[in-house]
Amino acid sequence: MNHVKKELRIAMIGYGFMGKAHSNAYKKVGHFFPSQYQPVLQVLCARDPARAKAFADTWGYKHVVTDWREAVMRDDVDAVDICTPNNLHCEIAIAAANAGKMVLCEKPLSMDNSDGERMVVAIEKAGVANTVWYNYRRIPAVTLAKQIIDEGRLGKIFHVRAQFLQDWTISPELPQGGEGLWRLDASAAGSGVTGDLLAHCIDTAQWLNGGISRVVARTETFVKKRKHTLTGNVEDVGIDDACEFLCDFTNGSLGNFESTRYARGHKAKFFFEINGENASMSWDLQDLHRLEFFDHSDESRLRGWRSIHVTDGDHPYMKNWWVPGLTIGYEHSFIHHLADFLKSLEDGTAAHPTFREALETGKVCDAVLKSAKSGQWEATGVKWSG
Ligand code: SOE
Repeated sequence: MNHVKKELRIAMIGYGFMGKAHSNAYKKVGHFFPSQYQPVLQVLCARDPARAKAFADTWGYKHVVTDWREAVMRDDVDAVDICTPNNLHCEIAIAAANAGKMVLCEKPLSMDNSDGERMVVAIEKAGVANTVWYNYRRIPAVTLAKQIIDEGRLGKIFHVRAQFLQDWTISPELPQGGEGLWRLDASAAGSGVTGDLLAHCIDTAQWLNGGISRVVARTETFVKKRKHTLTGNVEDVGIDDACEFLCDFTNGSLGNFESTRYARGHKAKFFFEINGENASMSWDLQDLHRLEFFDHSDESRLRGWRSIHVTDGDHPYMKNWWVPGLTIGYEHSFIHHLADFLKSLEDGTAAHPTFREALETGKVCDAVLKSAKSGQWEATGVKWSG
């Protein structure tokens, strides 16, 4: 048997929070999820040469470059991983696809859907492997929720409600723009909580319950002016600080979504609950290994919400980790995503969510922002097949 692995040489563009999360996944995946493919940290690309070198040394990247074009064009690179602010996703992804590289892109796919459409066209024309890092699908409890729905245990689904709550931008003194704060700058992020946080809720919801057909939304920007880190000037804030929307799913379920960075006390509370005819379930990122489940077919005297500790060997992904009962965490969602990506390369199948599927999330985000302006219900145009 031939144990020689195929190298998958990665060019990582960006070295922020996600650069770390993905680098960690590349390093660990092979230890826990055997594959023909061995990721190799080939090139780290970031603008500041000294800090790029320090990051590359810490994680073991072989080469450092400061121009993403150079990283993308290199012959010794197989896959480009885009971990930059959102305004660079489109150009880099299209250049990488045109150069025949696989492309892994951080969420959201793009600033808006006209960019997103161009990215999908380029990726599909090049026929390269691609995925967008909507990592929460791969938390074992969330994957278990998907299995339970696909088995039909909920019956007809009536309600999907989801929230993603944070509190880190409440201070009006916090500047916008620049490293770590580009999420507050509409020219770098595209939108605020809609693209950053609700996009996670939407990806998960459509994956679990199918397409969202129409939305009605409201957004608010609580702090209307902030100093811009790069210009030093006090400038208008163009992002949505909070967003709430109602929606219809194509299967007839009703959706209720909320996200804010002004929920004092909440750091990253991603919560969803789904109510079906026969059963309900809920999940909370702050207690990520538990799936709460209520089954109406239980004997009535004993019926109640049960809290499934999703750490057993027959739970999704868990047999590759420790012995039953021992937990894993946030970082593992990226390792699982990568493990599934490598498996898809072996099998010649799509790596979900693909760019095309991530575009369907983007369509909902665009419709939400449009509705918040128009005050009307807006159709999403989603064609969900995933
Ligand atoms: C924002 O604070 C953020 O880091 C998002 O950008 C991530 O996508 C989310 O998973 C956690 O919060």
